[in-house]
Amino acid sequence: MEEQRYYQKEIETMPVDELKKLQSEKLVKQVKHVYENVPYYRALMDEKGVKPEDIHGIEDLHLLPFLTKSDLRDAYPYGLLAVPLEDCVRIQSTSGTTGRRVVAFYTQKDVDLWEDCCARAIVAAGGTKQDVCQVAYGYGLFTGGPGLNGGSHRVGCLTLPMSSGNTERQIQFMTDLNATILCCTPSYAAYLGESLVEKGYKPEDIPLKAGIFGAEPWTEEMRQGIEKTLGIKAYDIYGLTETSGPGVAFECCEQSGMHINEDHFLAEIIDPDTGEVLPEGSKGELVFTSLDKEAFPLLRYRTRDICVLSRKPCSCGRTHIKMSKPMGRSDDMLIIRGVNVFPSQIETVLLNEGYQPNYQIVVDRVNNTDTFDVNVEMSPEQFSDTVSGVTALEKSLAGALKTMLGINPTVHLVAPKSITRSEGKAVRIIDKRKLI
Ligand code: DLL
Repeated sequence: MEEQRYYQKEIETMPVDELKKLQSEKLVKQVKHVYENVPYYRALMDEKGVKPEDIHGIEDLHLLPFLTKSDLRDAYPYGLLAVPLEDCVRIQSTSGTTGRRVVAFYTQKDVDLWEDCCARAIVAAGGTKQDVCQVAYGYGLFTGGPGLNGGSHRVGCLTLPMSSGNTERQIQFMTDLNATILCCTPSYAAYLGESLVEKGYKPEDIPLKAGIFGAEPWTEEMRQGIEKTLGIKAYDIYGLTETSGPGVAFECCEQSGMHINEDHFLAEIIDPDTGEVLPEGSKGELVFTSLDKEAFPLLRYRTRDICVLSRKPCSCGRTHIKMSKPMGRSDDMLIIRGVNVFPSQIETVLLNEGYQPNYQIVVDRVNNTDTFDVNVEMSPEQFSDTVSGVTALEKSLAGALKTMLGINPTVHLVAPKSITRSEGKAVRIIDKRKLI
């Protein structure tokens, strides 16, 4: 049975020393490609006094400079592109305005390799061409829908490109077409489960056998809840737009961490404060170097996700290193309803709309759905407005925030000076969800 659980068996079970040799060969080529074609990164390397000739293999990785989200911002939109634009066939992107938006470019080969990574995740979750795979991640610029859609095609599953939302329709297609694999965010999976229970479905009436859930933090308790309600095995999947999208790492049947697709992504753990590379098993910030990417290669990209790597042998037979679930972030990014939100984006909107940046974000999870409230202080002039006037202001501010973030907050305009001032760093975020 395990025999069928690989999509690319040779590479997924490759002995570690061979894998490291392969990574070394690919790294040398990738560094050369970047140095020759990306002036932005070439300048970073020159500044650090490193030349492509200094990189002989993975043991030299630490010599390279890091790349951060702020580099992506500086280089927006084409500054990190390593091939002519005419060789690109696709972009994907994160939410946010120009400054915060990440736009990733793909050649056809980049799309192919990305879809292979997603196919590996689907096969590890038991997917075959006999399966019906319901993809309920968002489609469009977000990488979730397109990535899993491509992976599902590669495996040969009948693919239901549902996109997110419209729960009634999700349930109708799931039950009428006997979907066996569900791909969506864990919070949406839990919500779908609840909706099915409300309609009187028992786990044994639900055709699903597995779920591939990621894009946001989720706990073991949540996993158990989803598995019980839907009567499935729930697998974690990880990725980020910058590195192509979902499928950078995925869980196998052992469910004890996610195998990183190491033939395409080289992982390091660093101390987020000093940048020092930490030994295997240490908790720190995850850094990725792409090994095959053509259009948007990234060397030593700091993900800001805090986790632990482990190369303990895995009963599934895969040799690729595992990452733990992300345990937090080394920046202030929040993931609300699967969307990445930075407090600075909220601040920008407040200033644009004529408010002072005295605000507080309150996030909670009620019935498996994230609630997102933004409390904003009014100026004394606004405060004297009528109730209907305040309601209209709240609505208008919520609209401006929705345009910036892509998700709808509930805005509460509060009395001037009513948000507690702190002595030190302002407390901008109250996250009541217990996600880690
Ligand atoms: O969330 C890509 C994705 C789509 C992954 C579908 C899995 C499934 P971004 O929107 O760029 O890309 O957000 C990336 O989301 O740095 C993590 O902080 C977080 N994240 C992604 N997967 C997981 C996971 C997609 N399984 C950011 N567990 C990353 C916890 C996750 N956090």
